[in-house]
Order: sequence, then structure tokens, then C-alpha cells
Amino acid sequence: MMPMLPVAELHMHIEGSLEAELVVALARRNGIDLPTYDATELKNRYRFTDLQSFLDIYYANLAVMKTEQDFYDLGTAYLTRAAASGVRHAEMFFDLQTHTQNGVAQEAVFGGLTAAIDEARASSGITAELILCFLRHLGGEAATETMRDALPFRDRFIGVGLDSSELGYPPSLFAEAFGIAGSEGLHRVAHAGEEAGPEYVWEALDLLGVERIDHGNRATEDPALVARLRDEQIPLTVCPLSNIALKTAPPELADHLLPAMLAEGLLVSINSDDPAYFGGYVDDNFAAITAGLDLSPAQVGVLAENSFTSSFLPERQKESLR
Ligand code: ES4
Ligand code: ZN
Repeated sequence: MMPMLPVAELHMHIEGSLEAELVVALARRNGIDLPTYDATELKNRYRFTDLQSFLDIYYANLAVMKTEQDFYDLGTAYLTRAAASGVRHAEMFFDLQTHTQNGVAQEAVFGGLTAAIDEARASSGITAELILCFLRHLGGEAATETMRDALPFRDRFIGVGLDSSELGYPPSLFAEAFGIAGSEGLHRVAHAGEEAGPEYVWEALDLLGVERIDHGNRATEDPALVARLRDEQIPLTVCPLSNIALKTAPPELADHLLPAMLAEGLLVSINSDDPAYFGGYVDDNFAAITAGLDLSPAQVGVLAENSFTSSFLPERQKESLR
């Protein structure tokens, strides 16, 4: 863990912070079968060739999550780790459909995560909010149904997102769910341009009305899109260690698009995505880009500053946290 500049973390999946040790502990607690109960051995299987190869392991591990206490423990582990490494505010994705499909009640998911957030704020001052992500691979109708079913918990989350397998699941499929979210006054974000091309980013902006793009790396292939993102200062939440682990960027950090994105005037921030799987938390991502890229201290400062600018915090609070 490296001490660092204060930041907001805007692109992390709370389920992606489920460390192998906690997978094993929860499997034992809940009597769930695992291929191995040795955390090191479990982690040795974390070798990915693309997004899907990661998601297969990520979803398999999530079968251990059963009770409100499990969600509290997961949220508390992340928020404790994040607060200790300089994160002042986190906007955390959660994959509600994964858990309801596994037979977990919405109340357990919302109850455990909300309790962890309240407790972390009281003990360390970190603030956190939840963003409900629709799973692309379950399709548009399931997303709409999930949106409607979650409305009794409307005050527990600030926005909706779109994640899971990108290729073959364009944003257009989810227009209805995002339309309901918009009419409820929820914030809207979407993963786009992680594996799929710039057309998915255009769709997310034009058909879903998103305010931020998660990843967005492949937006750089389309100059007109780059101009739009720059002119409107639409945030891109970039995840360097995730990109390397999932091979959505060249193997060497030195070849990452981040400096080009900064040079284009894009509003980029640094995020961990799934810290238990990709080699580290947001401070580890900052350490990696500082070591692997030729960034000036001023550029690192801009990245930290951008994380607050890109957040859904009220303007007044953005100022006080920077
Ligand atoms: C994810 Cl890296 C990534 N991309 C898309 N969906 C996800 N869910 C969890 N991590
Ligand atoms: Zn992600």
C-alpha cells in the first residue's frame, strides 16, 4: 500500500474486491463447494486471456455470497483498504442480478452494502455511493425488470451502469432500462469501448444518455468521438492494471493510451476496476503508472483532480475533498 494524493474512485466493482482469502472464508461459512479451499491455489487460476475469461471466474467465485453479513464484510474490506490508501470518496458498482440469480434477496445486498458504507463513513470519513449495474449478457428485458424491481430501493443507489460481456451486447439493447433510470433522476454510466469499438461509446452517449464512460479506451480510434468527449468533458474512467490483465491494452504500461488521452484534453481518471483480480487497488494503479509511464507530477495531480471533477459529488463537496 502506497500513501498518495487524495482521490475519488469511480470505477470499481465491489464484487471485484472479493479477495481469494474471503472467497474461501465465505465458502466455508456458507457451505459452498469450491474447486480448492487454498486461497493461493485459487489465485493461481486467475490467468486471463480476455474479458470473458475473467468474468467466468469472477461469477463462479460470487456463488459464495449469500447473506447480508457477507455483503457487509465485502463492503467493509474494500472501504477500509480504500480509506487507508487515500480514497476520500468511492462510487461503487454492484451486480445485483448476479446475486438475485444466486437466490439472494435484494434486501440482503442493499442492507449489507449500505451498512458497510454507513459504518466506514463513521469510522474513517470516507464517503461512498452505489451504482447498480445491469449485466449485458442477461439482455435488455432482464435489465428493465431489474430496474423496476429495484425501485423500492431507489434511495439506496445514485445511478445505474452497464457491465459484463461487451461484445455482442450493444448499449441500444438497454435503452428502456436506462430510460426508466433517467426518469427516476438516477445518474447513468456505461462500460463502453473496453473490448468493443467506438460505435458502442456513441450509442452509450446517444441512446442511454450516460454522463460518464467506463474505460472508453477504444474511443480514441474515432477522432470525431474524441472531439465530442473533449468538448463536452465527458469523463472516462480508465483502469490501467485491468487493461493489462484483460489484454485490452498492450502488455507494457509504457505503451498505454493514457498519456495520449491526457494530451487530447480528455477528462480521464485512474481506477482499479476489480482490485482482487488485476493486481491491485487504486493506489497500486497510481504506483504502476507513475513507475511505468513518463508522467510529470503535474499530470499525476491532474488525474487525482479529475477523479473529483468526474464524480457525482455535489460541487461544494468536490472542493472540500480535493
Ligand atoms: C468488469 Cl473489467 C469489467 N468489464 C466489464 N464488466 C465487468 N464486471 C466486473 N468487471
Ligand atoms: Zn469495470
